Amino acid sequence: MQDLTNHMETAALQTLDAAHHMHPFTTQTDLAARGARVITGGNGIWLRDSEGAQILDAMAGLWCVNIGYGRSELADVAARQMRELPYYNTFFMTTTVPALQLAAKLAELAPGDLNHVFFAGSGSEANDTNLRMVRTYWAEKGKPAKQTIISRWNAYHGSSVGSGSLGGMKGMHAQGGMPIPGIAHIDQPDWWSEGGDMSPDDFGLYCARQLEAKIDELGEDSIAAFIAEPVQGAGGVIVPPETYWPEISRICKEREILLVADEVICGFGRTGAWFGSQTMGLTPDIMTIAKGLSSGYQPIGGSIVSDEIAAVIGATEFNHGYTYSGHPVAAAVALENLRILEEEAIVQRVAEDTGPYLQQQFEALADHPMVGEARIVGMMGSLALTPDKTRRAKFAADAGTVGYMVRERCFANNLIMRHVGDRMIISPPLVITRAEIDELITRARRSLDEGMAAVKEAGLFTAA
Ligand code: PXG
Repeated sequence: MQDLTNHMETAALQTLDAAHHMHPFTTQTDLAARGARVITGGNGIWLRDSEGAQILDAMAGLWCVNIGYGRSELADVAARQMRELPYYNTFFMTTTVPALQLAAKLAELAPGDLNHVFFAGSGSEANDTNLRMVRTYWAEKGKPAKQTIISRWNAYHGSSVGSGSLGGMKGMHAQGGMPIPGIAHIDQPDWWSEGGDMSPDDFGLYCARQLEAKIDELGEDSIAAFIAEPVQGAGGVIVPPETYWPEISRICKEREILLVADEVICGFGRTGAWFGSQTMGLTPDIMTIAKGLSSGYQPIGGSIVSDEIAAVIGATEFNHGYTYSGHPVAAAVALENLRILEEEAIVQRVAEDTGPYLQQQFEALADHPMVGEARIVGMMGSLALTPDKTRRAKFAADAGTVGYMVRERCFANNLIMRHVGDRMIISPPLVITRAEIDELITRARRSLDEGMAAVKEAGLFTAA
């Protein structure tokens, strides 16, 4: 990897960062005391920091760098597009070549009759679009009372007021006046943490039937849509029991409500298919996309919608859009990213080769004394930490205390593996090789060992 030295000393960078840069989802004063790690470069699955350390990025950035870092083809395309046409909008009877080509390509890749794309700059924006689009759809169909959207606790759909309200993160709802009205939440299908004495299959049905119960409670003629991630990501990579999605699909078919699949993390190969909906066997009316669409090289998101919804929305003026909807540079970069994913058969490799290999290696971590379960779909996986796996016990310490301690060991071992509460999660670039998977697992095991030692030393290896 090229060694860039054209920046200030790390301490000076950290001081400037602490003085002026406000970080998302961060307690600024804590970070200022410790100093942010300054990431300066990347190649493949590897990052480099300002001290020259090589870090194995088992999170693909923020679940997005599917083709890995350092693909100069995307930089070339961006430079070419910036020279030719850096920006134009798609509002007033105009279009641009990259935007229309990307929409056509997405229509080709998306399943079923999802053939129309409304672009946004991010996943949050796209879910705001969805919120307004499903309500407008029903209003145009003569059913303006169908307004409420059902979502799930611990879901993540973004951080804007609309998408954050759709999400089910209670910590987010506690700040800034969320959720907005017209959104209802049901339980997540997290059998490990919430399944009690039920079998996973029974718990899957139990959770899915909460959707039916909520529709009955609020009245079918008031419900616009159900939104869910095929596999929850930010909530901790919650893989639903096998009974869950078939039952949700049955309910959505029988009741007059739209199904929005939030594919922001699951999309573009993450689960071993182009879309998580295909892996989990659901047929959405709308899919939210972002992240892997451009492998994070440019900010871009969107909603892929069915022929039926496009026809209804298309018959009126939909008073909605973003300055950067269909941004030509972002769209050109996304197209190049999709070309690489397709021509290098990366999704297929995840399905048939590296995905099954990672699964085998990752699931073997369940033999670690502090790991209760290891679940993985394609290349998104989660380890549930526990002081007593026979009882699926939670730690007596506040949720996240132990997860944070293990994460600290990952950080020290130059492995980016995050914690969500007391779960450890991975979502590596899809181009990870078998040898790199071995390295990831070696570092993860070492971090678990060291983490457990630290937990024991702190007297925290005790069940609630
Ligand atoms: N939907 C899903 C399923 C997501 O995971 C969004 C929507 C919002 O996308 P934007 O592009 O607006 O961020 C996301 C984003 C985390 C974490 O801590 C996850 C996300 C964002 C920030 C942090 O895992 N996912």
